[in-house]
Amino acid sequence: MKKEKIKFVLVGGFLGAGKTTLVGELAKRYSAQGKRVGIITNDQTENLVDTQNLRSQGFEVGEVSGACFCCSFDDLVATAEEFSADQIPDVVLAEPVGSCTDLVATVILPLQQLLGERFDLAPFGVLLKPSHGKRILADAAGERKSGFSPQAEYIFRKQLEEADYLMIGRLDQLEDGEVAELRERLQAIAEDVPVIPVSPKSGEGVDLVMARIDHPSTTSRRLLDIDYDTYAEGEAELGWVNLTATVTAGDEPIDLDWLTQSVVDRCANAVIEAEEGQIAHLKVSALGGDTQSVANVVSNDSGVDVGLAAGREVTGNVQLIVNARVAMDPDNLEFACRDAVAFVCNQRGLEVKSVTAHSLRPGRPTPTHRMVR
Ligand SMILES: Nc1nc2c(ncn2[C@@H]2O[C@H](COP(=O)(O)OP(=O)(O)OP(=O)(O)O)[C@@H](O)[C@H]2O)c(=O)[nH]1
Ligand SMILES: [Mg+2]
Repeated sequence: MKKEKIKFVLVGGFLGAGKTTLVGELAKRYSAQGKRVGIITNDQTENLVDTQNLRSQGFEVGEVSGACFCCSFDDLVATAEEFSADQIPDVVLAEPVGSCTDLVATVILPLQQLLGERFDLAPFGVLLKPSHGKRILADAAGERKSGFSPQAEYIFRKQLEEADYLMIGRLDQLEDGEVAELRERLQAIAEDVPVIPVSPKSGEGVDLVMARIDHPSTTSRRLLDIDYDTYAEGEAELGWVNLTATVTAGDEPIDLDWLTQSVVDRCANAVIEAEEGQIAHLKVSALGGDTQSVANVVSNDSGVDVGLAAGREVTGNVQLIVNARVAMDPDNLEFACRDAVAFVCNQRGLEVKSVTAHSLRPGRPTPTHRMVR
C-alpha cells in the first residue's frame, strides 16, 4: 500500500513576527478538521518558551535545539519522523529560528530532493513583522533608522526575498493605509509574490494562508543570492539568552500574568535604558501546574503583549523561562534578565529557588546541505 506523505509546512519570519502564534492557530484549525498535527520548534539553545507555549495548548511538539534547522538537518528529519511512531501525522508545522534565512536551499530543497517520498513540501510563507518592516524596508529617502546594523537588516530582507508568499502580520493593529504601504514595500522586494495580510492572534486571514498551504498554485522555490559572511555577522550581532528559574510562594497564590508581564517589562526597560539594546524579541513564560502565561515585547517602541493569558492564580512552584534576543552584549543581557527575575520576585516575596542561564551570540551558520537546484 502506498504510504501517505506528510505535509511539511515551514513558517518563516523574523524574531517576534508571530510565527508561533500562527503555528498554534494553524494547528488548532487542522486539528479541528480531524487531521493529526505535529509541531517542531527550533532554537540555538535549550529551554524554549515556544515549546512550552504550544505544549500547554495541547499540541504534540518536538524541539530541535542547539542549532538552526539548516545546521541540524538530520535532527529536523528525525524529529519529524518521531511523530510517526504511532500514526503518521497529516501535517507537520515547523518554526525555524527567527534570525535564520536561506531556508529554501538548506531545508526545503533538501527535504524535497532527499526525502520527497515521505514529505510533501508546502509553499514557503514568510511573515513580515510590521514594527521592523516599517523601519527596515527603506522609505523613499532610503534613510536607515531601524537601530539594527546593515548586516541584521540584510537577514530581514533575505528572509522576505525567498518566500513563495508573504504575510503581513498583526493585521488587527494596522490601519488600511499602513497595510497598503507595507504591501508596496514588500512588492518592491519581491514583485510578483502574493501578499496576505493576516492576524495570527485574531485569526483574521488565516483561512487564506490555509488555502495557500492546501491548494498551492505556485511553489517557485526562490533561491537566494546570499553572502554568508554578512549573514553570519548579522546573526552574531544578537545577544541570545535562555534563562530558567523555579520560583515559589508556598501557599500564597501567584498571579502568573502579573509575573510574566512584570519580568518582561523590567527587562525591556533595562535594555532600552542602557541605550545599548535593540529588542528583536523578549519573551517570558510562567508555568504553574498546567496553567501558563506568556508575555512578550517585540521591539523598543512597542509595549508588553500578552501572548498567552493564564487568567488565574496558582500556588506552589512556578517554572519561569526567559528567552531574550536583543542586539547587545549577551553578558549584559543575561544580567538584565537575572535582575528582572530577582527584582520582580522580591516585590511579591516570591522565593527564587534556582536560576540557570545560557547566553551566547549565534555562531556562523554552516548548513548540512545547500542545494541550489
Ligand atoms: N496584536 C497581535 N499580536 C500578535 C499577533 N501575532 C502575534 N502577536 C504577538 O506577538 C508576539 C510575538 O509572537 P510570536 O508568535 O511569539 O512570534 P515568533 O515569530 O514566534 O517569535 P520568535 O520565536 O522569537 O521568532 C506575541 O506577544 C504574540 O501574542 C497578531 O496578529 N496581533
Ligand atoms: Mg516563536
